[in-house]
Amino acid sequence: MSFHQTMHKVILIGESSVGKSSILNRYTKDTFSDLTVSTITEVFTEKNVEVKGNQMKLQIWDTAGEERYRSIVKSYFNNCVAAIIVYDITNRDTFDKAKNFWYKEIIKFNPNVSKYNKNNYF
Ligand SMILES: Nc1nc2c(ncn2[C@@H]2O[C@H](COP(=O)(O)OP(=O)(O)OP(=O)(O)O)[C@@H](O)[C@H]2O)c(=O)[nH]1
Ligand SMILES: [Mg+2]
Repeated sequence: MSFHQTMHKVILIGESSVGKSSILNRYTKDTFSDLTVSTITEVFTEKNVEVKGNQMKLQIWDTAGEERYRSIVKSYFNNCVAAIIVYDITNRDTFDKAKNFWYKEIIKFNPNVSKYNKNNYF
């Protein structure tokens, strides 16, 4: 299988401070910090995973949740196979925005994407 066939782009989206970067750090480095810096530039982290005996590489894009970066974030919506929409279970507004803004935006730009809701803050 070629490199391109095994690469899958996944994007983390949602309001600022809901824990997108924290989820990515936990998943890829198994670390957590109380003192994270708000993301200003989209960056990706790669992780190799095995699904049903097949090796594949996930390219996971962490995005900026702050409102002023919204137009830039949308430019990263293309070509992703999955979008993880994150909200903070202690903050109702972040759930409403997940449902009424982020979900609608991602299907507008990329109707075929797989969507996952991830509630954070346990
Ligand atoms: N208690 C608790 N705190 C969390 C959890 N996840 C993240 N945090 C904290 O919440 C704050 C924001 O987390 P980030 O991961 O930076 O949030 P973000 O969604 O990446 O924010 P932006 O980059 O601004 O879009 C940090 O101080 C984290 O330590 C969680 O599950 N529980
Ligand atoms: Mg972040």
